[in-house]
Amino acid sequence: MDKNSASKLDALNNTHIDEIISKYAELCKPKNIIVFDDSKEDLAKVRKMATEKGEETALEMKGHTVHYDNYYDQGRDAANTKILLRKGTHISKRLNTGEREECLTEIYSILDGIMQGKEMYVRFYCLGPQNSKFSLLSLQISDSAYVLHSEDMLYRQGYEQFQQLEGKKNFFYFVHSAGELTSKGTTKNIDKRRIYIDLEGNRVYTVNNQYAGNSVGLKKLALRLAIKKSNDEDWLCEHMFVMGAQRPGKGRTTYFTGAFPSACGKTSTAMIPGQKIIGDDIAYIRIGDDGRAYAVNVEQGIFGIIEDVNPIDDPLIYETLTTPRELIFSNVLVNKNKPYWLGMKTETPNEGINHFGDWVKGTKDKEGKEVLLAHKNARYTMRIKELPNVDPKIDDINGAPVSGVIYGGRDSDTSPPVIESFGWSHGVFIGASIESETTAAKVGGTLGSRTHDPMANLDFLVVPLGLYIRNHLRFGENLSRPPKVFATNYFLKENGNFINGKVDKKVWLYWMEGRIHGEYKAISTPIGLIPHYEDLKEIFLETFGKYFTHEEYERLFSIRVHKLIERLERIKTIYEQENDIPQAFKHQLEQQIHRLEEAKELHKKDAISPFDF
Ligand code: GTP
Ligand code: SPV
Ligand code: MN
Repeated sequence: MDKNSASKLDALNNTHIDEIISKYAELCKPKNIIVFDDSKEDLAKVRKMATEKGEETALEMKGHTVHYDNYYDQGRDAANTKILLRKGTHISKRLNTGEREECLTEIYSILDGIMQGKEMYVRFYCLGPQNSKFSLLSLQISDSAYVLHSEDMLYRQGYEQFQQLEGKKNFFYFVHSAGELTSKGTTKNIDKRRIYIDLEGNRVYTVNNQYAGNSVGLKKLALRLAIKKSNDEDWLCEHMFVMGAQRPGKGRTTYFTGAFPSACGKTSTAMIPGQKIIGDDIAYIRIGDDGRAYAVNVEQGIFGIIEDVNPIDDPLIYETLTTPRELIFSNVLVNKNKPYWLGMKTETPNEGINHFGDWVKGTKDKEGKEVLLAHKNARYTMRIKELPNVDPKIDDINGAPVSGVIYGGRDSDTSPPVIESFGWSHGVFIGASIESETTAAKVGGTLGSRTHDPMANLDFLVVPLGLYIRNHLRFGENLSRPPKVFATNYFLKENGNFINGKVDKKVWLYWMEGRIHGEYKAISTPIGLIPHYEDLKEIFLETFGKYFTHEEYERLFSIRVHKLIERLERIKTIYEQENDIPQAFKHQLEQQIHRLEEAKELHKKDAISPFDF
């Protein structure tokens, strides 16, 4: 460690941090340790290292770089992500766990000497706005400059707040190594990829990976530690966007949070044209002094899916991706120093370098699968403040007051585009019953298979499902004015094609916003409240100058009783295998099945027209 690094550590005056750094330096055996603070010089240094070490390559546009992950490291590795538990403790069969002592022994043996010949970086961050009651401090140790560079854009700096800790230990820490690298600079030993969540130690070990969902400590690894903390402390830690809805002519901002499984619409919803974004992936929600729910973005950047970002569907993001600024592309095609991706709606070259390596159209991988020009989970990393539609409350230490919560999934044949719950606990039930078709955000598995994903947070849960649901129910009971809870579904299909256009979500948003302000009546159905035809007709006309027909309304909003009952039977089976599911949740489930059975009996149809209620 050089003098400069040593003095940065000294200034923290924290023996816990010193011990952690010595422990992992001894274990990982780097040739050198570099400690960073919040200064501009250190930000610039990280940026420079990322390209000098070849983890990123500069592109034609100023500030843009590209990073590649190994071909088999293109998404989160659920199979090798384990929650460490002491012998004899159980949380849920649905969660991937490992015996703590065994896993620690294994991970320490993988870490042994893993940084030989490399540098070890130490950097400090803050989850949530700095110096707020939401702030959680995090220490990142990594041998990857790409990981640090990503975190510099995605998270707020934390060195100064660490100085204020006065020797205390209340922070998370993350130990990462990309492991041995191939000649292309990507992780070599994917078979030894491990992500071990040690709740007891408030730490996560992650090795032999680079894909940010696996490597970046502050993102989904910290989410898991924070879920545990929030459950112990009665606040919520969610896989949610935070946005401000601003309907023209209304003169108000109405804040929503929303949970959708990975690659199912959080960024797209937070980026609806004309609205304001606070965050697109992770939110902490606490009760404010006035008894209302307040949400912050845990992050300050976007690690967003690039597929389908084009001037029509995502004009603002497209603009930021095609103009100079600090930005990392990952796993896209590069030809003549320009990036290309799927669904960008411009002409794309038939060759170049991508996540596979040298690529020409038609290239097949070892499994005989055609390699597309970019990965479906290719992403971009940038600061939210680069966007023109950032909400002024982005760094508000009190958060933004939440008036609406939206749950959504990728559902081709069961749920209508938008419904409102009967109240908070019915809303919790709706969130806890999300089913969604699987996407490319996780490695392995098949795309498009239906899976249950409570609150879009199952991948990150570290506490029993029953406890997590109970925490949600209790949170609502403690609010003076609970947000209205809605569910959306952007993905209904007919004959294999999506029924709705991507822009239609703006109409559902304006309806929800209007409901919050008491401007629309709604129709009560067995699954919740749905919009009246006339109201949607008016919003479609005002927003898009489009005439929304009776027939379209009926097609979208018919209550598919048969499919809905089938789904609830699946959900019921799942919950029957869980311990300690709150009575209030079971009651909601039984009631909803009962209402659907009654409607089926009365109408003698598999799908009931909204005009029949
Ligand atoms: P994570 O970052 O993985 O947590 O995902 P996310 O929830 O932020 O997903 P995002 O909004 O980036 O959406 C992912 C994919 O869904 C993109 O490929 C979009 O094109 C697609 N998508 C978003 N909205 C719609 C929609 O209304 N209709 C259809 N058909 N596709 C959509
Ligand atoms: C997700 O998969 O939900 C993401 C991307 O937001 S990752 O960083 O991989 O978690
Ligand atoms: Mn996510």
